[in-house]
Amino acid sequence: MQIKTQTININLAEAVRDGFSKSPKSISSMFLYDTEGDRLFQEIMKMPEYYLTRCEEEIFHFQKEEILQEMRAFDDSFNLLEFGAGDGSKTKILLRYLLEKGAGFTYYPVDISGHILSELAYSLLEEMPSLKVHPMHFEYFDAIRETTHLNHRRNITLFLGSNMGNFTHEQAVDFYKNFAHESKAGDLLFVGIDRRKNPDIISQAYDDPQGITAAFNLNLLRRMNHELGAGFDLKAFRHYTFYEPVSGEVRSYLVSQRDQQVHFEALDTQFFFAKNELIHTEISKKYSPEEIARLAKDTGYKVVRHFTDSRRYFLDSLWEII
Ligand code: AVI
Repeated sequence: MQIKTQTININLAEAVRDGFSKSPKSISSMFLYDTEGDRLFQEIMKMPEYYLTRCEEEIFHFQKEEILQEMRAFDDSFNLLEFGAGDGSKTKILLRYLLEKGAGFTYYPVDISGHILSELAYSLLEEMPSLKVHPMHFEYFDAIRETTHLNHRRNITLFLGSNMGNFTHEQAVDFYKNFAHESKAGDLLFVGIDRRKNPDIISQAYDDPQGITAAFNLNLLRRMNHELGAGFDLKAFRHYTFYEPVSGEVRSYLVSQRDQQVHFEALDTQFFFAKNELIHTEISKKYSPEEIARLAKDTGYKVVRHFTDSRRYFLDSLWEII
């Protein structure tokens, strides 16, 4: 199986030069996912505090038939795309059911991590040998261009796991407008969204007592040491996160524990981090059903239906391009 790839248009060196010259310092959360970051995120998904994955699994497990009927997945052949496919654990529930029912489709998982994509491709080959798979190693915005004109068939695109929560509002609007603009009328988008809920439940999901989320965040510094010859002492930074219920945003930071100068061999430069200075690393936004409806309407979609779990913590929303 061949993985369609491109020189991913995101360069850690450039992101560091740019993000560390700003105030506050920041780095895009897309850099969290190297091999070690992929592994830690898989650990996060198993944590009791990180309810998101299990809620979406519950939706798929109990409502797969209705979801696929609503997508008209058994009517004609289609392309099943998935942006940010990761390890595909939830999607496999849908894939198995589609195969069982003899649906005509090809699966195109898209991910920014080549490592997790090849693991997914090989696990699918082993578990579902009859599945047609075309993995694509792309960043989201490039993936839109590459995948919206694959062939004459209808596209159904999955964007699960609250991946859109890692966009700012502006990025989300930009992404969905761009996607709608490139797509054909009648194409579908199925979006996994973490709902606003009791703030304590959300806070705990991003600050677990085992320190797995902290290790995931700090791994950014380890990655810079490894890939850019940076001299970060990981013990000199702490993971800090908080949920702000008015905006619905979890914000994650790394906090410098002392004044320190860090040299980057590959950049032939150094950056100064004052004691208590922040590096902003991630935003994980939570939405109400009303906010979702507004976003869909403003960016060119009709909401077909919402699917939610028994606790109403998570929501998968089916949108049609108009
Ligand atoms: C991948 N993304 C949707 C996760 C989230 O919930 O924002 C990443 C994550 N960050 C900390 N825990 C999980």
